[in-house]
Amino acid sequence: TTELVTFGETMALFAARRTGPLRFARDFDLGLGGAESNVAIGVARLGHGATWAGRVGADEFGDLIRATLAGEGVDVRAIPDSSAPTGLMIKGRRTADLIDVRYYRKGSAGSRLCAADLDAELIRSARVLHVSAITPALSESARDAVRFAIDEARATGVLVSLDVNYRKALWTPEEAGAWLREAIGSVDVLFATEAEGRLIADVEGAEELAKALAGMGPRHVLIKFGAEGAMELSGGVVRRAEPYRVSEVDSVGAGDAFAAGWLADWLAGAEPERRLSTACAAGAFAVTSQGDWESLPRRADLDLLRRPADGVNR
Ligand code: KDG
Repeated sequence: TTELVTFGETMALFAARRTGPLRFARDFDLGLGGAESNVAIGVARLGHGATWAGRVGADEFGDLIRATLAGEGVDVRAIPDSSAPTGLMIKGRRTADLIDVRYYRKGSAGSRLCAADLDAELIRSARVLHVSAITPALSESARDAVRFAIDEARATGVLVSLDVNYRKALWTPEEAGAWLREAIGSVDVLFATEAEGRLIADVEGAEELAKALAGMGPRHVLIKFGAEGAMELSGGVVRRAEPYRVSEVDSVGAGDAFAAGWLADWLAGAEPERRLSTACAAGAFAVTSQGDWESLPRRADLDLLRRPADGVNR
């Protein structure tokens, strides 16, 4: 059964195999990426029922998205749109440690998502609704879909989770800030980096920022510091989590992994310390390989990372 419902745009992802300007890449790995479907995969791998909804083109890439998510145990509600293609995301490696993302998604099937595409009953009966602020930046109809879903969730007390996921290719900081300031009052859990939090409230200092954001509505505010760990403000208590030390290969998707870890442990009823540590461990796993979600952990993997080891699993 579905415990978490999420929706958004998932794209076909071409990842350059070699380092250098994109025009010399020659070979690409074909996969897929989408902030919300990454979260759905992460939650499913950690043992909880997750549904992902979104529009895909009636094309090979749409089939790839549907099959891959289903293979990951996600309940897929991929709505085929025969009048627009699946969006594309191209990941270049300009240098060994500089990833360059380009989108070909304007007018894509995914951006044509609308409120009528969503199953209101499913949202009302879930335990968590997870959305990202990528979706309202895609189109008017997608923005309406986010509002509709949040209203449905709130009607039955479903936990509403929002990851800021600011994408400068899609909207300006001012546009994003205005939308976020309006939405935050309807949100229970907010995931943001410090810079993303400052799109909403211009406050110095991470703890002060978290308090300002919590004052605007969310019961749980998560501030992520990348390789430096994370901070949570819940019920007036501030918790900081030490990062797990891993070798970073590709940081894209770490935030989605973090959200998946946190939400899966919220669903499992884990203690707050444990929940935050699971979020950090999931984020750490996400950066260890290329691909936005492939290295997301199962429960048993989390324990591997938690155990101080010599790096050998025998
Ligand atoms: O967080 C990772 C996502 O950004 C990626 O998988 C694709 O949804 C995506 C986006 O808009 O960047």
